[in-house]
Amino acid sequence: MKDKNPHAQPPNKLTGIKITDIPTKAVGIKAISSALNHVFSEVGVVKGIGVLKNLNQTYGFDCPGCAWPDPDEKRAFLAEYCENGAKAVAEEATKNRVSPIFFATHSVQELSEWSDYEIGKSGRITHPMVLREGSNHYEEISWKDAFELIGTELNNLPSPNEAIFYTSGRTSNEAAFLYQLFVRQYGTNNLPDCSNMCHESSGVALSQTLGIGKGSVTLDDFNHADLVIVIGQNPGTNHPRMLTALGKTKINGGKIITINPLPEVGLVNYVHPQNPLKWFGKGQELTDLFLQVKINGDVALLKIILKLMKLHEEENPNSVFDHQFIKDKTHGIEAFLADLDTYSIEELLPQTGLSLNQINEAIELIINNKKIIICWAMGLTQHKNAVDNIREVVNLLLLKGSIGKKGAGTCPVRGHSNVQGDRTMGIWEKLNPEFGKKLAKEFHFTPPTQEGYDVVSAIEAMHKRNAKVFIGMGGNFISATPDTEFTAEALRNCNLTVQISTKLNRSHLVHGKQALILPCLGRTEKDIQTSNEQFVSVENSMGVVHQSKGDLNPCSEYLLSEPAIVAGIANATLKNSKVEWSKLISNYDLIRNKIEATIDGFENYNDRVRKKGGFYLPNNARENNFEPTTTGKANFTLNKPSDIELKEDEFMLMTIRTHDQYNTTIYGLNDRYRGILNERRVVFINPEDMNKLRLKKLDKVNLISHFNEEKRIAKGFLAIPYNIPSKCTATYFPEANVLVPIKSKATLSNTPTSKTIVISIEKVDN
Ligand SMILES: Nc1nc2c(c(=O)[nH]1)N[C@H]1C(S)=C(S)[C@@H](COP(=O)(O)OP(=O)(O)OC[C@H]3O[C@@H](n4cnc5c(=O)[nH]c(N)nc54)[C@H](O)[C@@H]3O)O[C@H]1N2
Ligand SMILES: Nc1nc2c(c(=O)[nH]1)N[C@H]1C(S)=C(S)[C@@H](COP(=O)(O)OP(=O)(O)OC[C@H]3O[C@@H](n4cnc5c(=O)[nH]c(N)nc54)[C@H](O)[C@@H]3O)O[C@H]1N2
Ligand SMILES: [Mo]
Repeated sequence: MKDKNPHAQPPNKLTGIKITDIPTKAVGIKAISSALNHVFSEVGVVKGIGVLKNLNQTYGFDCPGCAWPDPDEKRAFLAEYCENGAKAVAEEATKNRVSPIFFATHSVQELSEWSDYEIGKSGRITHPMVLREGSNHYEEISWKDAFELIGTELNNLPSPNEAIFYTSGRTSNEAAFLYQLFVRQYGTNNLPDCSNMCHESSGVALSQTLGIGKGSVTLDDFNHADLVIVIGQNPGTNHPRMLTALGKTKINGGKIITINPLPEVGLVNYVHPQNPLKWFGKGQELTDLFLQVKINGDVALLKIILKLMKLHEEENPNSVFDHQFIKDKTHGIEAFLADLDTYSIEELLPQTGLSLNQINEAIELIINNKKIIICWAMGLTQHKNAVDNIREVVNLLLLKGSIGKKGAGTCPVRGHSNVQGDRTMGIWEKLNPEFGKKLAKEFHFTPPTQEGYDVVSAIEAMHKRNAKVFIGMGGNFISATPDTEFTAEALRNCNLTVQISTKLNRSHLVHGKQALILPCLGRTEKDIQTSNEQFVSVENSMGVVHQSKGDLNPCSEYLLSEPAIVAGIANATLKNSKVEWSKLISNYDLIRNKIEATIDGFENYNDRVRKKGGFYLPNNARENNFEPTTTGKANFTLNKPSDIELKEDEFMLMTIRTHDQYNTTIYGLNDRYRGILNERRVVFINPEDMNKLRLKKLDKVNLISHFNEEKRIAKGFLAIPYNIPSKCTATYFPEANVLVPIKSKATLSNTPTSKTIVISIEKVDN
């Protein structure tokens, strides 16, 4: 029997830090050897080479790492992988197994005392498992009984709106489509997903301004851009193959501006992984201008840039703005320019931490170049004014007419490899009415119209006991979400928590009265259904839909595919469904036919997805057509700089990823590109701020977040003097999620503010 609750936070033990010099270049021989080490130690040498061979090949499997697209041209052996893609594959193809004996040996309480690294390294889950009420050990359960348990609990709820169906972004199009169909037939739109914590702010801002929630550029645009601005993104770690595209921009004469509080290694100097002759040499300088902005200083910086662009245009008419484009294609320029006049550069400048001279260097590049791409990721999306950040990016592009033409446009760089596809398939707490009508017609039911819960409101609903069943299609909800202890209470209030997973994670340990783990096939594995071997399809960050087919034997004979699990749950839950669930999963072509019938852009899906490289989905912004917006044109918008004022002893904290993790999956304990080895509990602080705080390198500190008079604490971090603007600090997630208040979220997108956390730092004596 249980005596206390399993831990929701990773233990605050230190692991023995080593500090090294920060490397001067990214990729290179160290990256290759780090990748191969991970693969060979997790998977073994022979199988490891076999797996890498099929990674991102035209008819192989899609890398489960990031959503960066594959090149359309020929792909060489071992060419289209990166260090972190290889680690993602190794993590899935590991030799280690979490079997029923493992769970009999280790109690849930004991496992919760392990670090996330240790939990993840225990391996692939081999059997469906149940945690019965009051028990502290998972035990084996048959698939049939597991599905029946879910069906019974779902049908016992007074309303379908008391169940929550989360999705992480690795789920294939086929599984995602079936999942949302099941959830809507069951009767709710409670479909929160990892996007809510990720690029939701981009989706909101881009839909309002350009009429499509996705980016507009293709990979080829990088060959033609005059200028690429990379703002709030760390591609060297999180999208390493993007460095190749940036390298091509440079080779073709383009320039690169980087805007980031940290001088991230990959952006400064980079060695092409596919050119072994260069692995040992000096890399390619990527960034022409680095603007070391303060955390959340981006709207202020962009406003200064916009003001200076206006000034230059006034001095030299027709030299900066694309008047034809503005006249033909946009709406709201007058109000926008008038609003810009209400801000003064002097007032904005302190928020940026930059000098006017530095910004003027950027202005030179912006006014003298026509074809501009702006790339961004979590550095813009996870702030209170995140939507403003992205809309201000769009304002800049609109003034330049830099959208919908070759070499120009928006590039929100997506995270999870199919997060964009999941949304296209209808995974969203809001049901698009047109899609709802098509679902109704095709499947003969009335979809719910009431808006469902997103991630934050789902947590609040469970906390208030307004939701009682939680199902997670992938992901690691407890570790990915904000306010860890609050979220843990929310999950513990549930009658049943279900995790459909490949690997063990903390969400299996922080559970409702009863809990299920349903183990599924991963991307690398063969998926055999009654008709024959299946493939799935995914959509990358640039709207290309293509197939993904694993070729490893499944790690256990008890695994089911994600579509088969959805069908199992649906059959056990829905009494009057007119959908032939079992038939649909016998051959995924049948699912794709249904997608074609209900979602625009998938004409001849089954034919086109079989073509080499797949196909592009329609994209109005790419076509220079902004009709889907409320005005029928691309909208200029009025945006606000950050309104957060730090007190004397307060700092801004951003939570970021190390080079050795994939979100909550911890591959290793190093952050090689930032010179930190064997430790995750570190906080990066400006050296002068360290002096003011009377802190020495490696002093131990507690981090205390302050929000609406509430305090939250994360204990035991080592202070690291680092090249970061004053009053700015950084640490890693998920360790710091406990500091992110559940109520602290972005306006309009509800994204938790994982990059603007107001903290104070307290030295621990020991
Ligand atoms: N290897 C690996 N690859 C991944 C992931 C992973 O964990 N590991 N995660 C995947 C996912 S889901 C996602 S969403 C992406 C995430 O990709 P990124 O967004 O690159 O990831 P973060 O580590 O959150 O880094 C945010 C970057 O923004 C900067 N930043 C923070 N605050 C600000 C700010 O206020 N202004 C500006 N200008 N910059 C700021 C940080 O210094 C950092 O460089 O990567 C995907 N790919
Ligand atoms: N503080 C802070 N919090 C953040 C962020 C941040 O920057 N700072 N970033 C946010 C972002 S951008 C994101 S996207 C979210 C990520 O949130 P999630 O997507 O929920 O988290 P992941 O860590 O990617 O999920 C990892 C788990 O997915 C399961 N898994 C892996 N592959 C598969 C598969 O093929 N099928 C199934 N069914 N399961 C699989 C494994 O069991 C693994 O343990 O976290 C967010 N949280
Ligand atoms: Mo993400």
